[in-house]
Amino acid sequence: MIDLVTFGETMVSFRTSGALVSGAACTAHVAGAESNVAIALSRLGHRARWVGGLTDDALGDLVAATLTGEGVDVVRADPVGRPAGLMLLQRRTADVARVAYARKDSAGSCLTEAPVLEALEHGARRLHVTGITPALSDTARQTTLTVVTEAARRGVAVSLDVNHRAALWSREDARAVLTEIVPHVDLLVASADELDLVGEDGASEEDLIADLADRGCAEVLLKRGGEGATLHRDGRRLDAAARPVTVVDVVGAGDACTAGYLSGRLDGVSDEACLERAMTLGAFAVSTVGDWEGLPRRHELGLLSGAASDVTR
Ligand code: KDG
Repeated sequence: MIDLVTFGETMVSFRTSGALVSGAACTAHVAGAESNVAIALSRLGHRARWVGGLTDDALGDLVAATLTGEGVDVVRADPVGRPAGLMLLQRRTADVARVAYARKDSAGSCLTEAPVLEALEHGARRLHVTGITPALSDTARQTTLTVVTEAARRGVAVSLDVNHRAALWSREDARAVLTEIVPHVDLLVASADELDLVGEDGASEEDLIADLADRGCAEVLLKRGGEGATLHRDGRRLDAAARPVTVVDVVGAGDACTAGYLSGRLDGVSDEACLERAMTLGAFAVSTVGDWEGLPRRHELGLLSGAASDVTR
């Protein structure tokens, strides 16, 4: 059985190491929050499937080849005549990165429910969605709502990572849709400043967690960046500190942290061990360049436990 099915838009992402000026060198990458999670899990030996609209051109082929090469089972949905979604990540200064999207009406933003439901047909232990997908278009929002409802009805565990993208929708629009998804979700992942997007605007963290539990979501992973993470599960609170590493690129760190936590859950390890794996993957993500390129394989999970500046010979 597949361990995790996910769906969404994966883009070709062009990165510059400075401002985008005429003649600037760009490197081509593959980026998407859901496929970042799928790759991270695949590297740890889990069976991950990703569904998304891909164009029949070099851009769609790059995404498909990259994910397949990482061991992700790719379901290439119909691009419905739309272009590939693109992303530009400018490392504007050492501390500031700027993202620009060209993804409106893209192939990935028009995903319908049929290929996703089909991908779930032979069973999956978990469906993982992010708040990015319903922000992409009316079709993607409807697809997300239908798929999470149907997955929960079939008894598949559903996780939601809020992943708010202010460039795609307002907090009010996000709240209206995400609160509809929550009743089908058993695990919610959010940054501390995203938590009120699944509950009452401005409510305290404590009240929001209690409200989520009342709505059937008794497991909440709160990501706190360099401060670590907090797990609220069945009325218990557990905090974990981030691993002290040299930060070179924070893009993709949230997805890595989510994937580490999901990996622990799939392995059936303790809450403490799930949080530790979340922190480990987050640390790999921030201390390497790229959304997912530096993430560990299973045999590398202990790599950061050595002394700082270790050279293994
Ligand atoms: O978390 C990293 C993602 O933001 C990136 O891969 C692109 O999915 C993406 C998005 O929509 O911003």
